[in-house]
Amino acid sequence: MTKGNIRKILIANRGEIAIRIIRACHDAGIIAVAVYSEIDKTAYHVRLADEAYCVGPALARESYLNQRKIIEIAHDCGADAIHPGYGFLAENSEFARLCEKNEIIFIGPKSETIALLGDKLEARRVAIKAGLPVVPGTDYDIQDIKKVSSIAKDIGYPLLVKAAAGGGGKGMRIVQSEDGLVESVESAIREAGSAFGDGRVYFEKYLENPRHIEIQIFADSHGNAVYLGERECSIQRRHQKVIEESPSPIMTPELRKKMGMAAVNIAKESKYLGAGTVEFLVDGNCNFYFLEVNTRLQVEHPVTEMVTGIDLVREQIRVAEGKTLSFKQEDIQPRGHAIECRIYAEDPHQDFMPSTGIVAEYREPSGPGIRVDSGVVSGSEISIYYDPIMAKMIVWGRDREESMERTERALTEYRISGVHSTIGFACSIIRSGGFRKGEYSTGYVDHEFPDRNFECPLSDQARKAAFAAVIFDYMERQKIAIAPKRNSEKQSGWAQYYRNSAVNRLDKVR
Ligand code: MV4
Repeated sequence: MTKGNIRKILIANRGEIAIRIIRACHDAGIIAVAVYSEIDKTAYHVRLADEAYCVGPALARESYLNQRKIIEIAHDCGADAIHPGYGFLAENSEFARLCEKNEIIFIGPKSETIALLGDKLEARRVAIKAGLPVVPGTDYDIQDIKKVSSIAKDIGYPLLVKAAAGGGGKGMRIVQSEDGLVESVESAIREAGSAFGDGRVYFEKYLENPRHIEIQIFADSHGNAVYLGERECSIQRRHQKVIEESPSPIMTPELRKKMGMAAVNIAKESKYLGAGTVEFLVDGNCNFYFLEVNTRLQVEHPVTEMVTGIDLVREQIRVAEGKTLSFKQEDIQPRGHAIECRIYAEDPHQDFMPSTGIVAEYREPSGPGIRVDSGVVSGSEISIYYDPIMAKMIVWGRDREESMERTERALTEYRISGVHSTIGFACSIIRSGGFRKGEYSTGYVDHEFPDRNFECPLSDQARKAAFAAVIFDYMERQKIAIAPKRNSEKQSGWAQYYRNSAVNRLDKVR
């Protein structure tokens, strides 16, 4: 293992998170190495990196998930460390172990910790051992189908069948009563077996409409562990987060301290290293229950950065270098309020179908309190191969009211054309009564927006007119002819892309 400073980091990711990590490298004077799939050859993370190497074809499993190839590139270019970002290989204990074996620093917890906490049933046992409150349920997997009825009776209905290898809502079953209990357990076992190659399931009492609040933790290799406050993540649809904020509207200093110390206790129990997130469910009486630990940097980490003033990626690098945390628990004093909106290339009017194509015009909001972490620029292509997140907009204000006002203003400034986006969807949530009052839980989005029944920042007419104007202006500036060009008049590949995409869009507006 390299001692002392890291000189060069390979970033095993793409899009906005790869760019976020490149920026932290550059702030620290570290050389940033990008990897890219064939389809990402001209992606912005490649342009921003100091070096870039192709890892394979577009399909993730042949490129960004190709463990051996990534290790080989790291070796060949002399990288001391690999930052996995989130998704892809970030919570793959086998990859972390491969890095360890090859004497490359994996920027994250040790491989054993990733394996331990990745098993949700093991994580639940660790939480119980560390004295954290857990939802009533079993701390063993259901093996004897003849016993499920009496076990279920002890816990009470409704209950939830969860897969040990699951997490993030995959492979869960709600059971309302004894009818169908056995069938639900059997089908959950089958599904988990084929989805994860691990059919173990366990029971938890089902909490109705809880809040989802998570605590950011950080630990170094010298035994120090701290918490950096919470993020409220209850605004989600189909297990995909849409808006996150910190502090949580329901948080009090006492509850924060209790949840924070619980999170630190599980960090210590699991010998945690680096950045992590402890997820909790919180009921209407502010009782909290441990859910799971995410052993990675989260998408929503900037919300915590904005209220604490700490660069979490920079800190991950320091800790990976073997340094002690650059702050103590008492140094962390959250200030103001931050809201993050995730901007996906999806069409809210078509059941959030991923929207592919060329981002014809991309114009970010700016001004007081606005930060945008984006993976795209004008001309970027959104393909079918990866997560359709384009950007995250994070807004800081002195209090919740100010950050909501700025968020609304910034969302109406945001311009993306060529692909559909969730900007209007985010705006309608920010404007909704429950959100404004901070009165919402994990059921909020599905309950308030059941049939895509939400407004856009502009009226439909105004939106179409503005859209057409933008496209005409764009075509004018780029000298893109609306009528098809003759073959003799050469057009670059990009210009053709733009033209086709613009004409396509125009046809829809007309
Ligand atoms: C629960 C629950 C209610 N009761 N467990 C979903 C994602 C996975 N991390 C755990 N999840 C849940 N577990 C018990 N005992 C409700 C959810 C849940 C949820 C949790 C967090 C954020 C959004 C959610 C949406 C639906 C259900």
